[in-house]
Amino acid sequence: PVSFDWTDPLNAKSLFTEEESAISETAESYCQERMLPRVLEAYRNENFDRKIINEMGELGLLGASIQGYDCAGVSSVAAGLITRAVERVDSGYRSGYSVQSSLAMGGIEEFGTEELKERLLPRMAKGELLGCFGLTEPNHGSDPGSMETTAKPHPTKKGYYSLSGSKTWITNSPIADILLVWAKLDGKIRGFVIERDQCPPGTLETPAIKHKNGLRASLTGMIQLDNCPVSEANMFPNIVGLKGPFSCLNSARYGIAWGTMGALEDCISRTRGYALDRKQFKGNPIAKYQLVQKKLADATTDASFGILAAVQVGRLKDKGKAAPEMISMIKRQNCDRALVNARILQEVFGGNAVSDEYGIGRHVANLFVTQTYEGQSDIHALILGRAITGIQAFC
Ligand code: TGC
Ligand code: FAD
Repeated sequence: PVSFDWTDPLNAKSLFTEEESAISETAESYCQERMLPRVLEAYRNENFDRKIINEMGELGLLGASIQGYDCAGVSSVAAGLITRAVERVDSGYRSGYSVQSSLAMGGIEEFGTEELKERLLPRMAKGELLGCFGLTEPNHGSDPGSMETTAKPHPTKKGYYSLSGSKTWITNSPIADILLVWAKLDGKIRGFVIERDQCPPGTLETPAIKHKNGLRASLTGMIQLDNCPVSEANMFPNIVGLKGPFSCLNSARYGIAWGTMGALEDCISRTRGYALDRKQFKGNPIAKYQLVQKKLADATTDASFGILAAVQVGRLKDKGKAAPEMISMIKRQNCDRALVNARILQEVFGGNAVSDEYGIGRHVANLFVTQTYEGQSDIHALILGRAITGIQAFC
């Protein structure tokens, strides 16, 4: 008889190519051996170790699905497997990685000039340069179309635009070298690549947002622009409107659908181990009790369904057949199911769930954030509702 593997209940592995499995193993080994030992201190101290980006660069994991420019050019499924390995450790590390790979490098690759791509992407792939993606503003989160950040021809510097405005909740911004910022030029949204070392003093500030109660192993901050000069050559030439940022978000949202399954799988594994060790009532392991088993059965089912859905969308993405609504569906479903299940599994740890040594509380706090950024789950429900009914319910 075929035996059941609780770590891969529906045998998703059988759907991966040899190359994808090898990439997954490389990423899992790196994440478990090099990232995991650092995460508790990072989370306690609200610190992101910048060296992680260099290490991932050395392994060829950054911008891995980009073809050319010293990037690995792997399949969407392989890129998803890397994301899952990183988030099995921590969603904050996955954020730092995804913003670099999907949002900053992905945006430059899709919309940048050849000069920008050749100059920046190889250095970003190595981890020498760190990127961030500035869309959200203090007054406009779910509705980025109403953004207030503006670009206008620079009053004194010929061949430059002048950018002014504020972005907030921006992953990596406090230490980013390359800031992809979306701003309105003549009322139309355009993408600008700001290079920190080109900005005169006082025109760009990126203060950190401290005291977060989730995603503490990731750096988050603002981007404050005060007549910041940006070369005309650093504006994306051929993309106008929300299509620009949303196209970058398609890849990042797809990655989150994979990543959150890694976080949930880690919750399952930690809970299983704890439930087998912990004894209550006549020396029985709590794993013997039906209510505990049901929690594990529900979480394991959701994780394995979530992975299969992500594989399917990944394969369609590589054939150019993934509709944005499919990505909304798996982003929403996998984030929601990861959060709900992690929160229920947390109960199995009893009082120990409150100690950060057990890791489960960190995942629960992080997974709230994953459900919120890159389109809060209800926003994705409305994107799906619009596609189903033909009527938009946003305003
Ligand atoms: P709407 O009318 O829907 O669309 C405007 C234009 O954009 C096009 N479009 C897309 N194009 C490509 N891919 C997509 N997924 C697209 N979605 C829309 C659309 O075709 C249209 O094009 P055109 O040529 O006709 O102008 O615009 P709306 O203003 O009604 O949008 C509503 C809504 C709610 C769907 C949208 O605003 C939304 O998705 N809001 C959520 C905001 C969001 O996701 N922000 C993410 C910020 S970045 C982030 O969180 C990074 S966290 C990273 C980390 O740390 O991991
Ligand atoms: P709001 O838009 O104010 O929404 C609040 C609530 O109202 C939500 O539940 C929402 O679903 C609901 N709501 C809003 N409109 C409607 C409606 N029409 N119908 C029904 N419900 C509605 N942004 C970036 O640009 N780059 C980043 O790198 C980035 N990183 C982030 C990192 C962290 C740690 C966090 C917390 C956020 C990050 N974000 C980033 C911002 C994130 O994308 C936004 O927080 C998110 O899009 C939601 O926007 P908001 O916080 O302004 O909430």
